[in-house]
Amino acid sequence: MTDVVTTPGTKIQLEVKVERPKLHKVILVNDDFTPREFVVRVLKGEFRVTEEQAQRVMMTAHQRGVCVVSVYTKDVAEAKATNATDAGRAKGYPLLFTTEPEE
Ligand code: TYC
Repeated sequence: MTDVVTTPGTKIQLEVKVERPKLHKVILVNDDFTPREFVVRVLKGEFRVTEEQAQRVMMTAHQRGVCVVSVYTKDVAEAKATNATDAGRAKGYPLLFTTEPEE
């Protein structure tokens, strides 16, 4: 808290600027080894998407190399990408989720 001392009658106006936090994309990266069903299971568990959405995201990454899963604040995006990547690693799969800031 900052004390502002003024002569009586002086008016001070403080301008408070609030900026929306920049959102970060979580990106699913294709590989040749992780089973499709496992990718779908991780997507549903970590990103709370439906079976249909998970299938579509998995197939897009499979065919095009990468797919944006969702956007979150930086901390949440990084935590989810790490959890999902770790779930693959725990099974010996090279499944990879990365993050990048939205333009
Ligand atoms: N390409 C994998 C396979 O054919 C499936 C897969 C899809 C893996 C998307 C990762 O991000 C991925 N078994």
